Amino acid sequence: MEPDHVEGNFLGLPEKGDDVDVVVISLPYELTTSYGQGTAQGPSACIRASTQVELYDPSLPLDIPAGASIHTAEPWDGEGDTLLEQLDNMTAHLRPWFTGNCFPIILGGEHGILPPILAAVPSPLEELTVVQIDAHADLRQELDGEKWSHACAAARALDMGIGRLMQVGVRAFSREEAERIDSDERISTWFASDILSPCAGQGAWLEWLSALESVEGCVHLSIDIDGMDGSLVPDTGTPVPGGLSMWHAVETIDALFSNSKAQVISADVNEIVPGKDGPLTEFTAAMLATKVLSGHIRARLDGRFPTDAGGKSRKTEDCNYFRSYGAE
Ligand SMILES: [Mn+2]
Repeated sequence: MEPDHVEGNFLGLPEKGDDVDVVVISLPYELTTSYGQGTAQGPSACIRASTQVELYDPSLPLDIPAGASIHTAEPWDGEGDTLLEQLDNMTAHLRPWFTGNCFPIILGGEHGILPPILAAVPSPLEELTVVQIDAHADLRQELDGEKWSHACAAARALDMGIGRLMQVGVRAFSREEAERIDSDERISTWFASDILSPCAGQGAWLEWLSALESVEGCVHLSIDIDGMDGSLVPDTGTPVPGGLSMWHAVETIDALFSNSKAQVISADVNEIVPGKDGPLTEFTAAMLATKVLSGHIRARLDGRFPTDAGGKSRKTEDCNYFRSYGAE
């Protein structure tokens, strides 16, 4: 008899053996969060909160895992004597799971995990679209002298050579970032002020959904939970008012996973911080991660995963990507 509930596993799901369809990987990484601390404890809090999420999803024929084999991996150990070594070690921790057959859901940790995630992606980055839910554009060249800051995650992703960046929910950004959005044709940003406008919001929102429906090729979905309205994620590092509702996030995830021309190959949910006064922040994160999981399972049931799109191997030196990048 399988146990019904396994402590420490995402959603409390029992493991089904060696063939893993979906892996949940925690990156308890914290270095540069501007104010507010605790992102290193976020992933474990999210996994604890996930045991309260319902396993019924109307889009699936069976309760989650709906036949899929879900594995909760050992968290990254945080090792590394320097920041660049830590980034390389995160990539090394992730890379075995980017096999093309397995779908990684990565829990963070601050948004600085995005570059090490992308360094683990096997397909050519110029063919990859990153879809980013975020209050911030994360397009600064550096913050407080640190170019690997969470505030620079999307800028570094572009430097690494991703083909396209689609941002939604952005509402706190600098002049430098606004100029980067205007000048880099790879970036499309759907600002919160447009999609949530009391009058024009519906039209802008439909444009965002139809843009997602027309994406082609490999996609990484990066969900910074501060993209959600601050009332839903009060304990994240920088909660910001005027953000997405749960249903904006759910429609975004659904539109992306139901697009048959796009292959979502991986996803992360980041900037999770355990709540001091209650578990709402980590529970919101757990619901988002579960929605990603059910979107992926549906794509798999529909025969749209795995694909050979993730099969080609990008040549990088094994796990000293950031040390050599940083030395430039
Ligand atoms: Mn961010």
